[in-house]
Amino acid sequence: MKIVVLTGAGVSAESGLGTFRDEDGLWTQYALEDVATPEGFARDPALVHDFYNARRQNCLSSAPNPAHFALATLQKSKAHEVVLVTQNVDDLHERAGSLDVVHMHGRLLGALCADCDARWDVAAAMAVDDPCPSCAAPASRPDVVWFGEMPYHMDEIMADLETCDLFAAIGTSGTVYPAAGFVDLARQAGAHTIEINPDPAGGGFDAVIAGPATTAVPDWVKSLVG
Ligand code: BJW
Repeated sequence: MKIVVLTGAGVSAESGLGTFRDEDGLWTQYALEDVATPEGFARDPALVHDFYNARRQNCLSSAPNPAHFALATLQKSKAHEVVLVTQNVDDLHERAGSLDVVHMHGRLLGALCADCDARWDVAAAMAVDDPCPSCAAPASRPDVVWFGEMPYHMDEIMADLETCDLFAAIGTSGTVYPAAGFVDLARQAGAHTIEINPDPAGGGFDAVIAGPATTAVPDWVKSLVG
């Protein structure tokens, strides 16, 4: 069976990384227009770097939880073909042992030159005047996808959605497109669709498992690999 798994902020919530839209989420502390749009970055790059520097630091001091490990087990079991797509910019799936994670909204540990499109890894804080290692322009930005920008790997993801048998959305509110539309695309392709979330949105899915990722995901994976 071919399975496409889409994860969102909720899968990393129990690792201590905040979600965006929950009661205490990041968008209650910051205006998304200020820190997650190209216009916000053009207005105040220092504020945006501060926001991502703090999240990068938080990410580096966090650890994968049982949901990340269970998904890595599902991939490694080879019982099924598993495509793991994440909206998350953290690296907790990789640190749990997942391979070939599709980061559709980019990576906190990546930098991008807004001038020449060069990409490189960053583990430390970024600053407004950081020169691009390739063209030397002081145009470094986090390699993440902001509102109004095209998410990464869309052709590959669309092809996988069109050919999957099972689609699972884990820990995502389903409010941000194009990821929010994946359930409909998978259903149109004939896949069974399932949502795993303590506060499920429900709409559009064939089945719902209401529970936190750290318990619901390992149970679901057990049901698939025995
Ligand atoms: C738990 C849990 C636990 C809690 N266990 N679960 C009108 C209609 C359609 C589209 C648009 C529109 N107007 C504008 C648009 C486009 C726009 C969009 O969707 N806007 C909407 C807000 C309406 N989208 C874009 O601009 C995207 N680009 C685009 O569309 O390009 C054109 C295009 C066209 C056609 C095809 C392809 C492309 C780009 C979107 C970029 C989003 N960027 C961000 C920031 C990334 C970097 C960063 O991390 O800072 O991505 S915003 C933020 O939201 C981040 C997330 O990846 C994303 C999704 O959030 P997520 O993961 O769902 O988190 P939450 O907080 O919303 O939900 C958490 C969930 O966890 C909740 O459900 C909880 O219940 C649950 N939970 N504890 C399990 N223990």
